[in-house]
Amino acid sequence: MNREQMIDKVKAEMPERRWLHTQGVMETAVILAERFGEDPVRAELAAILHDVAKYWKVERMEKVIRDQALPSELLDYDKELWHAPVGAWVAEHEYGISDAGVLDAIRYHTSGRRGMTKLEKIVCLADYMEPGRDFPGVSNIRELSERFLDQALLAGFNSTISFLLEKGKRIYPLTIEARNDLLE
Ligand code: DGI
Ligand code: FE
Ligand code: FE
Repeated sequence: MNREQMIDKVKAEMPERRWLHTQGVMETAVILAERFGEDPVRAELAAILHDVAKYWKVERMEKVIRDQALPSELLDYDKELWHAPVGAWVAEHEYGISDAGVLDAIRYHTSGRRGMTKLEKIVCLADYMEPGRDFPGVSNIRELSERFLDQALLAGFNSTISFLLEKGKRIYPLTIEARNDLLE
């Protein structure tokens, strides 16, 4: 599958506004890759596919998590987390992506994890700060991202964790670990 075919297939999976978000993540990931010395082609590829499963029905995501033996503890946390590991599975099996680093960038784009690769950080940060994003703190994240990949991403996780605390939601352990790791 070439880039254009992939883009057409991903577009068909989501409403127009999510495709606009995806385009924003693609552009931002390329800029960040060039800035911080990562391969922009791999960054763009992960960005194209990062939200491919975002609009799947909960039952369909749950079935992939169970049948494909993805981490079952995901099912105990917010459903918003599920599209990332499910998306990595879709990228591999429906889009033929074999680059494990790209698959991990999709897999961990929501939760993060300890020891994130540069590619994973770039996709996760691009998702936070693409031009269409508007939440308290996003301008600080954009400013930090001019020079500091880790500090910008840390600010992103801080804002998500605060948001989850405010809503009284559970926090997935990988997100706590990702934040602690960036602080160290
Ligand atoms: O898919 P997007 O909307 O582009 O962004 P995303 O993949 O970062 O999803 C973020 C949503 O996931 C956000 O609204 C917060 C929610 N969420 C729920 N539990 C957790 C979580 N995010 C993280 N990082 N950790 C959690 O435990
Ligand atoms: Fe996402
Ligand atoms: Fe996204």
